[in-house]
Amino acid sequence: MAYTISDIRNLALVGHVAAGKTLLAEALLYHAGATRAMGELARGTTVCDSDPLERELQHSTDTAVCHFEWQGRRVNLIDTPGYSELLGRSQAALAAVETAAIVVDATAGIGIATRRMSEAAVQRGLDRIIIVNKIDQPGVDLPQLVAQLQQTFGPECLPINLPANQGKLVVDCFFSREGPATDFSSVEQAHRNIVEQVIEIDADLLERYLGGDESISAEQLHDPFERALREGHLVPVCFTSATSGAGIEELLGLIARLLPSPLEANPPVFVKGELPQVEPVAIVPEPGRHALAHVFKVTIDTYQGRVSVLRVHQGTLKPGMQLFVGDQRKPFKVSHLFQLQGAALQEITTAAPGDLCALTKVDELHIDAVVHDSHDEDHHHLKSPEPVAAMQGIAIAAARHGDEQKIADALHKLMSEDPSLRLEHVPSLNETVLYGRGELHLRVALERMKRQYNVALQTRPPSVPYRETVLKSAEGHHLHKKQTGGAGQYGEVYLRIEPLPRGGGFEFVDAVRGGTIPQQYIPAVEKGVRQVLQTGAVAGFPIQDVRVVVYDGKTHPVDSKEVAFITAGRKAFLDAISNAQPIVLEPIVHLSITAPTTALGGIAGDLSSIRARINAQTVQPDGQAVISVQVPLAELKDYAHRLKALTAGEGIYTTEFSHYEPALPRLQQELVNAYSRRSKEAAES
Ligand SMILES: Nc1nc2c(ncn2[C@@H]2O[C@H](COP(=O)(O)OP(=O)(O)OP(=O)(O)O)[C@@H](O)[C@H]2O)c(=O)[nH]1
Ligand SMILES: [Mg+2]
Repeated sequence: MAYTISDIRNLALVGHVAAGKTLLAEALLYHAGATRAMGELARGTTVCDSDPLERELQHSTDTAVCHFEWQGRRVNLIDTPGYSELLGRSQAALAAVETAAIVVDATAGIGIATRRMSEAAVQRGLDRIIIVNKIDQPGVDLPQLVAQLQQTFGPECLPINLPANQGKLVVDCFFSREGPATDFSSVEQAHRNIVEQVIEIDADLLERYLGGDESISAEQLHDPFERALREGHLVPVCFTSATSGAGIEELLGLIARLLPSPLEANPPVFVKGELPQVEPVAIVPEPGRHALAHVFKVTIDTYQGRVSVLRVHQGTLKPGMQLFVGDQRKPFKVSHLFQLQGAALQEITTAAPGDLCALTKVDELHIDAVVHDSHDEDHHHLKSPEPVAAMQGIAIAAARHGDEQKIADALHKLMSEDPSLRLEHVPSLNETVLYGRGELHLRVALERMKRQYNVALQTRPPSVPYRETVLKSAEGHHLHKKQTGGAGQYGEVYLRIEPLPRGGGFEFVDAVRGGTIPQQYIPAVEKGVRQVLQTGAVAGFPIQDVRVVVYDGKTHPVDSKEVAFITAGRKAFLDAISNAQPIVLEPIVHLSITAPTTALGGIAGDLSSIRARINAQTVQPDGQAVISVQVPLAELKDYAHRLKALTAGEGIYTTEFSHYEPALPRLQQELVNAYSRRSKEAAES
């Protein structure tokens, strides 16, 4: 079908886990004639959950793009995962659509992901519709659910059709003024409610309507309807059953007749420049202009390699053209252009504004990249809402020796698919930690590493980055002398250690007078001191917040050499530390928790058991409480689990390093004992 931009409808199906998004996409594709049969989730034959891991989990783990035609419209649908830990991927998809279709499970009600995705859609200025799915299920209280939707998302959530006959069919109430009996309000009443909401936005129509003009047609309502959607003045609610098919045709009609084309929705906000100096730029969705497209999804396919999925915002993409990524100087050449039907790539010859398309094997592309065909569009970015915090960490290491590079490559690919993953290397512990939004998120990532890249990883909980320091000043001395047989070694060092304030780092002062240690050996002394700084003295952690003053020593005309002063420096430093009351410091973090107020009591009780100091507690307008505390990082090992249990999965938290504090004496002792045990074992083996 040939189509123009005004025929395009781009929608993302978003919402709580298991609400039926994937099956709904399947039902829409089937009813629109894009597939010959309805696929089954259990058998992994749906268009959108085609990955073996998705079949195994029976949940979507990544977004999937598909398309169909209906009443002369070209509809692009993006199915997204509902697991709250995987919402990073879902949110990325919002950058590619005009409408967020929020799917709500009629039997389970509104979940946390529903709310988060609705907020994310509002932040992006998207139109929203709500699809209440699973209306075939017995005993669902739909009037009650609609009341809850209005409480949560506002009174502008109004039914555009109504279920009838116990959810066996769905009756339109926007285009029709009257209709058969339904499962809740009358068609007449629902029609009045939604039409009045739409008309409110247009002063002329409102006047006519209030004057009793009955002749206002559905066509006349089209433009104010679009405006009401754009301004969030109306959120239509419709009803479906993906299993029985009830409401599917009505939903298709709604998409074709009332949802916005790319020309009718709020334009995406592009900015030019780099933070903090960015200014908005206008991107015009016309096919003849410079080409500009935005990457909203990247997957690594076993056969195709890197598959990057883009939304074209301006100009036209064609095979053979040269494109730049971001501000890179060197272009890449588009060899083939595809559209996606789930995992299937279908070759196309052009992609114009509003279209979604895929490119393969372009390694420079990553999520959120902007590609364009002219340097005029260098430094253009799509303004994105704050990324979600990755809070659960797992330390990873190669299980097989020699796999390190392969793992680094695989991790790099993984993060370009999913920017909500974060990697941190802690040099002091020689530990690499992968952070994700939760256990499932990490599991999916690690599973991908194993299956797709065939790398074996060892995992364990990440270590806490403790530090060592001293409480008082002390002197240290060492004479390193080896003068029996062969070349001798001789170096003597006197030094002093002084505590610095917290955050003071390390200072090395050369206060040697009269050349008792010759200038050329001072760097060797410092090297010896720095060795201890790295490895620690009492518990194996790096030392910080100390000043070392080297002030005296002795040299030997023949046997003095660099290596002797390294050893003397190291041992003199260890000697000084042992006299300076060494202690272990532990990291304290700022922890900020957002959760429903109903969970506050439980959260506060739990916090008091983990040495947390509450700094502030506020309640936001949306009824969510925000608690800020300071807490030792060591106490947060399983916090993601605990908060999940305390808030029925509704709580989120972020952490940020604050400062170091002396660890409690008992913990100090444990860490020191563990270190001497480790050192002894190492010495024996
Ligand atoms: N009775 C009934 N069951 C449904 C309906 N739609 C989906 N289901 C079932 O609900 C379960 C979840 O469906 P999915 O389509 O995987 O849900 P999802 O929203 O894609 O879930 P995630 O991908 O995990 O976010 C499956 O067992 C479906 O068979 C419906 O309309 N009626
Ligand atoms: Mg799904």
